[in-house]
Amino acid sequence: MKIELLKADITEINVDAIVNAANTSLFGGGGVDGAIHRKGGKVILEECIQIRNRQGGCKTGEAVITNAGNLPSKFVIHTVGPVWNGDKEEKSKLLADCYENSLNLAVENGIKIIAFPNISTGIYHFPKDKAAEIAIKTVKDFDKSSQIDKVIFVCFDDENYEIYKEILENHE
Ligand code: AR6
Repeated sequence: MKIELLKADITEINVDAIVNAANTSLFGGGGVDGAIHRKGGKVILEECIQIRNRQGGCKTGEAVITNAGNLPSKFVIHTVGPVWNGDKEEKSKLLADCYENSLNLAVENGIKIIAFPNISTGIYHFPKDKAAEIAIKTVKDFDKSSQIDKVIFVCFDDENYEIYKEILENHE
């Protein structure tokens, strides 16, 4: 599995699946979630509503998949990051679960290239450095990594981009 770093708007990325930092309702919201629903159109929300009717939303750390509507990618994997409240251990485990469950769903759906935003580091206030370490470690440790060709970390803000760059360069 290759790992790539990009500073970009994830809604413009043309890959098999982009990941959304959603909330448990799956009804959309602000941040990257808002951008994905706005640009992807109502097909995404309709599928989210179907999932909600079937299983009652998405728990923190879990992931669900929909089509990507008008976005250039084929699928959107919606995962719900933890809200940071200082409980380091529990929240770190939940954030790692987001990456792992999204990757598992990608493998189940034959997705080869997947792009992640910096889950929980916006409205949910997870410390960016800690979140980046967890994201990179979880992706690198992923058991079925040979079944995915490429993981792209898509940073929107300079701070996250610099943090990822530093960790990725130092680990190589
Ligand atoms: N492309 C890539 N990354 C983005 C984009 C974009 N278009 N827009 C923002 N980011 P956030 P959270 C980055 O707040 O912290 C929503 O209301 C942003 O710079 O989107 O997991 C949901 O419905 C930040 O680094 O997600 C939930 O209620 C990262 O995406 C809640 O926010 C995550 O920021 C989830 O909060």
